[in-house]
Order: sequence, then structure tokens, then C-alpha cells
Amino acid sequence: MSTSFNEQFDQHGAWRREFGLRLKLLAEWMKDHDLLDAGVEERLRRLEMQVRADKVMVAFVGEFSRGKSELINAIFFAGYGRRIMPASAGRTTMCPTEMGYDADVPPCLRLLPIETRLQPQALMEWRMAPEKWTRVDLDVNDPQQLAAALEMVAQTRQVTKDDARALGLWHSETPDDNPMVDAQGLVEVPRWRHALINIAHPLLKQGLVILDTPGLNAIGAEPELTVSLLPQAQAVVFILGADTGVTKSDLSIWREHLIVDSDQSDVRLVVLNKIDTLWDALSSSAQVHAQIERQCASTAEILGIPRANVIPVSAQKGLVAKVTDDPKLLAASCLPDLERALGQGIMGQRQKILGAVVASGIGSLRQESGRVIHIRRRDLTEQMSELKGLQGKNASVIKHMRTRITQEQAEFDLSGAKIHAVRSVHLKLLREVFDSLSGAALKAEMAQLNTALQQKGFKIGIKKPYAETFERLRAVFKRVQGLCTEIHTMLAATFRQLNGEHGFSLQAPAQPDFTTHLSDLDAVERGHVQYLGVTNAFRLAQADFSDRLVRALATRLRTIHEAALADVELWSKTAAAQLDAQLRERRRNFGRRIEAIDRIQQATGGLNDRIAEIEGQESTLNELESKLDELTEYLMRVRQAPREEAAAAVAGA
Ligand SMILES: Nc1nc2c(ncn2[C@@H]2O[C@H](COP(=O)(O)OP(=O)(O)O)[C@@H](O)[C@H]2O)c(=O)[nH]1
Ligand SMILES: [Mg+2]
Repeated sequence: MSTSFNEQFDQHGAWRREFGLRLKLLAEWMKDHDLLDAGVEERLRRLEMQVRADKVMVAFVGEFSRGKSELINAIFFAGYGRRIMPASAGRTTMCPTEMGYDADVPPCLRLLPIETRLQPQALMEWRMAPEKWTRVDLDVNDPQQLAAALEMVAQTRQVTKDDARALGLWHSETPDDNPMVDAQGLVEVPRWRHALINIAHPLLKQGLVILDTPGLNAIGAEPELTVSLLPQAQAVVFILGADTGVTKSDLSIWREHLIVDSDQSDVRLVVLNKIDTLWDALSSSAQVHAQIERQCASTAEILGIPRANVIPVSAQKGLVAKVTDDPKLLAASCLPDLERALGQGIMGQRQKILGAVVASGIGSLRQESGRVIHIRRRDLTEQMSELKGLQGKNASVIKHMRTRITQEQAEFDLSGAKIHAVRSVHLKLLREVFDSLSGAALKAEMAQLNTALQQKGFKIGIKKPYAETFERLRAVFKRVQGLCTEIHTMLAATFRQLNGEHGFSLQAPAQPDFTTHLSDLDAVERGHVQYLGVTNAFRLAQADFSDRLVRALATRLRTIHEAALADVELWSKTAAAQLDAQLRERRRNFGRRIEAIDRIQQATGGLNDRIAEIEGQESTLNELESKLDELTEYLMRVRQAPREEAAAAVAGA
């Protein structure tokens, strides 16, 4: 099936919307039937957020003039009928440009002035300061205005060498990489540091984020791009030109910014663009084909990747073909091949990741709600036998029964104090977990790393200060894991005791697993060491560079800590909610039993009525359980084959 990237992305988006809707319905249904405790509610909310807010970032990286912007135009914006991203000979994209959609912001282009580089904040931090960005409103219905506004990403300024140095755009150590100096001794630098484009393009609305980057120079100037933004992209497309082959600076970009460990699960494609420059009226198509094939093979060899990962295209002809609706030219441009590879790679992976999240989330949810249904059923069974035992008994026996229930209730209320004690220990341990992973703790750690990097610089190697820092960061996780084990052991013991004393069916939820967070830490460390190891270590001698690098690292680590904290929070909420649910059910149960006795005492037929009522409740409970199975079953199933599923649904309708 040859579906374009756009179609595949659309289908993925439709699946996510449908899934979000079904989760909402499940939540409502559970609420109506009193199955929605705080833990389950939190879990549902999180799942829905994850599925709904799922972002997919595709980054286009390469030396200037390889056709990155043209390729973006051809793949995503051909529908506008013209070029949207500026693409022409020479350096056009001067700053990294991110395109996405945020419903809370009107359609606009936001530009961060290059002067912000004189200050230490990381890009991530600037994002949270919208007033520092220059904003230009965009009219999405006017492609001309849109394209004109986007020309701003190409703006430059002339500054002195000293200013360029202060901005981190001039390095005496690597003269080859410096911009040209004009007759007045001025150099040209980008006017903007970063651009954010917010438009309600259908794909962007569904969570696609496109990152267009300038060439080597600008990537090199912004370490955060290499160590933070690119590693978080779901797909990275590295672009080469068939007219230039693999040049020295292409190789530098590849080696310094793109090589990652093979265990990374993201998609990496190498595009050999501008194959139309090889089209030649005097050669046969077989000859042209053979030449393209040779170039792909040699590219693969130079980069050390499988031949299949190199995709030859002509972005320009692809764009023209789409705009003029020329299927023959489109096929010749090979653009559909690239779109297919991109779509299958990204969407297959997203679905797998989301699918796993959903499966484990829904699995736990089912278990937790199943437990509540189980208690209700057991309570009913007990009441039933209690009432059946009263059949044919006289008033004094019934009265005696009432006294017994009230006594039981009083005893039960006493256990409240013990539960309270367990809760306060639980909270105390949790606070320790939160402190260990707090922003303040991380800040102190980062300050230490920064000092070490600046003092030792590249002289003794940068591996050691990183290794030491990350060793401590891993130790924090070990400590947290230990605290969680302590909490788990305590909960398990208390739950067992309560189960024994009150016939509860509590089960301490499995403690959070920090494996992913730890491997995220490893990946971040490797990224930094690799980045600094190749050619950039000398820059550590400049204080602002290491500041910037460490700030970028801090925002990245904060995300990892926050993810871990969220897991801990959900875990403890689930445990607490479970206990609450059983206590509540039990209290209700006492109430119902007393009420039943009161009714029996008042009316002669009360006993049989009550027995019939319980029978009715039992069958309602059975229905509830099978409905829960049905609703969760669907959510678990839909992840595996959303497309076939959708197709089957259509066929069945
Ligand atoms: N012949 C040919 N030229 C292309 C192709 N793609 C881009 N270009 C041209 O290459 C130049 C640079 O393209 P651009 O997208 O701005 O490159 P970027 O700097 O990598 O974003 C422009 O003049 C484009 O028209 C292509 O597939 N074939
Ligand atoms: Mg460009």
C-alpha cells in the first residue's frame, strides 16, 4: 500500500483522537458506576494526555544549500501551491526554525534575537519567556503573506569580530569555520537565534513538529541543538546534495552532530537530494539510474550505513510535480519513496510506543477496578448468607444481629488509627523521594559540573567530570529506588494485615521501575561526551560555552527527574486510593447491613424483599464487570492494528 507520509500521519492522528474519546467515555462510565477512584482517575487522565499530546518531531539537518527547506516545502507544504519556507541559492535559513501548532497561541512567527546568546539561559528557558521573542502574526489563508513573513528567518546583521566572538559565532581556534570578513572588517551573523512558527496546518495540528536547521556553522554555535533537541526528535533526516557529493563539512555535521548509538530507537534517514542534476537528456534512463545508484552506494559507504538507508530524491521536482499535479514527474522525483520510509518508520514506532504505554496503563486500570468489583461481590455474598441465616428467626435473634453488626463497625473504626500511622510514614518517605529528585538538588549538581568543566577544561579530558556527575545522578536513582522499596515493603505488610483482619483484598501496587529513566540518563551522558569528544572540547575554555552546555543539560535532566517523580506519584496515589476504596466500600457495607435489619424489623416481608434486592445487585455487578471487560478490551485491542481495526469497522458498518 503506498500511502504518503501525510496520509499515514493523518491516520495516526485519527486513531489518537478516537482513542482519546474512548478513554473519556470509559472515565465517564466508571464515574457513573463509582469505579473511578483517585488513582484510576489519575491514570486515565495521564493516558489521555499522552495519547492526545503526542508530538512527533522530524528534524532536517545538513550543510546549507543541500535543499532542506525545499524538501520541507515539498513534503509538507505543497498544498499551499508555492514555496513557504525560503529556499534559494545561498544561505537562506539562518537560524533553527521549528514549525508546530499550539492552539493557545495565534498563528505567528516568533523570533528570538541573537543577542540572547550574551545571556546564560538555555533555549528551553527562553521558550518560557514569550515577551523576549519578536512576534509577527501570520495570515495562513494568504500564502504570499505567509512566505513573505517567513523570509525573516533569513535575516542577518553585520557586527564586529569582537561582537561575533561574544555571540559565540567567531572562533580564533577554528578559522576555517568563521564567517567572511568584509572590507569594513565586519562579519555577517544571523539576526535571530531561533524561530518558532505556529500555524494550524493539518499535520502540525495533529502533533507534527518540523525542525529546519541552518548549516554546520549555526548548528555548531548552539550546543543545545545537538545535545538536547536533535536527540529528542523522532526522526532525523540528514540531507546531502547529488551535485556536491559528501563534502568535508557534510561529514563534520554527520560525525559531530548525528552519529548516535545503534540502540537508539529513532528513525534516521539519509537523503541524497537534487538527483535531477544527474538527469541528462543525452544519457539513457538506465545510465542515469546506474549513476544515482553508484552515488547512493558510495554515500552509504562513506557514512558507514546500509545502502537501504540512503534515499535519492529531487525535492525541487517533487514540489513542482505536486503543485502542477504531474504524477510522472512526482514518481521521477522519488519523493514518495522518502515519504513512505518516513511515515512507516515514524508511525510504526509511535504506535508501538504508545501501544505499550496504553497496554500497561489499561492493564493496571482493569486490575484496580476489578478489585473493587470483587469486594462488592464478596460483600453481597456475605450479606446474602447473613440474611438467609435470619430466615424464620424471631425478633430477638434479629435484634441480636443488629448489635453484632454495630460492634463490628466500632472495631473496624478503631483500625483507622493504624492506617493513619502507616500513611504518615508513607508520606515521610515520599517527601524524601521528592527532595532527592528536586530542582534544587539538580541545580547544585550542575553547578559542581560547571566548575569542574571550566577548571579542568579539555586538558584532562571531559569524560571524568561527566562520569562523576552521572555516577552521582545514578546514585540518586538508586536511593530513590531504595526508598520506594521501603515504602512498598511497608504497604505490603500493612495490606496483608488488613486483609487478614478485615477480609480486605488489598494488594500493594508494583513499585515504579526506573530502568527507562536510567537509560535516558546514559543516553544523555553519551550524547554530551560524544559531542565534546570530537572537536568541541576546546570551547570549554570559554566560560559562556560551558555555562550554556550545562544549562542545556540541566533542562534535559529536569525532564527525566520529572518523569520519574510523576511515576512515583501515580504509584503512591494508586496505593492510597486502593485503601480508600476498600475502607469506603466497607463503611457502606456496614450501613447497608444495618439498614437491612432495620427494614426487616419494621416490616414482615422485609427479609425476602432484601434478599431479592441483593440478587438483583449481584446480576447488576456481573453486567458491570462484563461491560468493564468490553470497554478495556477494546482499548487494548485497538492499539495493535489501528488501521485494520478501522478498516474492519468501516466494512462492518
Ligand atoms: N536542482 C535542484 N535544486 C534544488 C533541489 N532542492 C533544492 N534545490 C536548490 O538548492 C538551493 C538551496 O535550497 P534550500 O532548500 O534553501 O537549501 P537549505 O539551505 O538546505 O535549506 C535552492 O536554490 C534550491 O532551489 C533539487 O532537488 N534539485
Ligand atoms: Mg534552508
